Amino acid sequence: MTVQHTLILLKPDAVERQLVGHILSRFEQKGLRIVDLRWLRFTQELARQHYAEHIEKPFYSGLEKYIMSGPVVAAVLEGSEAIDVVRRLIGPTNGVEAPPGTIRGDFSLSNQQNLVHASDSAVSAEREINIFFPNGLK
Ligand code: 3AN
Repeated sequence: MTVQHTLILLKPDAVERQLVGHILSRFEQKGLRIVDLRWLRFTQELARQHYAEHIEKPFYSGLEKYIMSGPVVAAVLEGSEAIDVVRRLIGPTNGVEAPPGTIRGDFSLSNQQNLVHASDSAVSAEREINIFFPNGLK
């Protein structure tokens, strides 16, 4: 088992629906540690940087509008195999298909407004942690 760091974003719908505390507590209850956390608002430039792999996709303009629509919370979680563990806790992209017990399965019916982002690999985690915490972790 490797101790890993992974980046999560609680997206504007999570903040609007006052699910920030609940979602963070699901990760904490699992045993993951919050090692850094901040509030921010996405600019268009940040959206293009974070979602670079999706810029050419048909849903990108809607995705950009959504991620810029309100404040978000960015956090770094630490724990054994944290990258895969967190992806399993949040569930698949589409809330309609996400199984009950996952965060998206319990709280989302959308493939866009799906509450939380989490890094999907070690390479993404390193890239994304550097985007949101460029000065290193607390
Ligand atoms: P995930 O967040 O599950 O890793 P990605 O990386 O494929 O999903 O997509 C990034 C974000 O883009 C999703 N969280 C969702 O908000 C949005 N998205 C993905 N696929 C679609 C789609 N088909 N239509 C609208 N939005 C989408």
